[in-house]
Amino acid sequence: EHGLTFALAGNPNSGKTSLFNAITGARQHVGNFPGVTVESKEGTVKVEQDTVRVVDLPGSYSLTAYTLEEVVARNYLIDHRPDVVIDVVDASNLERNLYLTIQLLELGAPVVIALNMFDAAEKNGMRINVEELSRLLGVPIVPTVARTGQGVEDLLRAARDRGLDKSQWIARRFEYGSDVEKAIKGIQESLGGLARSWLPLTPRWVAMKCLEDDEEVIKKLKTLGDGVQKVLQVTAKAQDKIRKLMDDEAENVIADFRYGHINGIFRSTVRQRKRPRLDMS
Ligand code: BGO
Repeated sequence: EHGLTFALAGNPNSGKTSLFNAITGARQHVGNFPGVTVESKEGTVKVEQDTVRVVDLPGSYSLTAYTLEEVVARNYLIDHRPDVVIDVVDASNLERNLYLTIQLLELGAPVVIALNMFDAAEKNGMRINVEELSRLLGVPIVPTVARTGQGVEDLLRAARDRGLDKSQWIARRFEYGSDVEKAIKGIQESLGGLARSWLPLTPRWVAMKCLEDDEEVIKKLKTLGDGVQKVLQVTAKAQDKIRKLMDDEAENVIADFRYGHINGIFRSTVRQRKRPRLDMS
């Protein structure tokens, strides 16, 4: 008995609810996340000898601080640090869904991907090289069809294995171009010891969030007292510089680089058959 917790994260309509139901069956209860009207669902599942707690996070497209769902999902991950984050990805909308994935990896979460709607993707003529996708993202991937339960046992075993190798949170590093990298570095240096409040998240992550004008991170930063003014000044200067150099807001520049990374991964792992197979059913 290892007392593992899996959290389910994913875009709305990725099949997260179906997967949660397929995993937990009737062993679930519904409540709210503390202090907000966002529904929280929890359940349990037995994976071989282990009874695993499964938490369904609110569906979200991103881990920025723009919607309540995003903030709740992100805060849960940071505050509770589940042993595994099962990222439910709609395979038939792979490119769009990977935007959340990349942010989970930036955060350092121990991710296992449920490549859901695999049936729909195949029906649409998509051929996904799952092994290569797994290699490029650096995480285990299990194709699933949540509606029928296909792949769910394999997914749970993969997640259990990931959870048992005492997965620490290790931020994945994606590059955002020399201008952004310089800005991040400058903010990171100005943060000094303040970044410790976000452990196990890295100073790089905190600096990036400052640059992106992340309301939640900046709000928390402002409670930390000494040195915060300096960080805010360095951040504002860095944002100005990027605005001048790139003619756009830093957060958009960073988002574009994320999309670029995703597009590269997508193009080297997905082939589209010209004519989708006809559905005779
Ligand atoms: C309807 N494959 C396929 N083909 N469909 C799936 C899969 C899968 O692997 N997984 C889920 N679905 P949610 P979120 C529906 O409800 O779990 C379907 O938002 C319908 N409903 O059955 O709700 C699932 O929690 C009428 O579809 O997603 C659901 O992430 C006609 O994807 C939808 C067609 O799943 C969203 C579908 C009355």
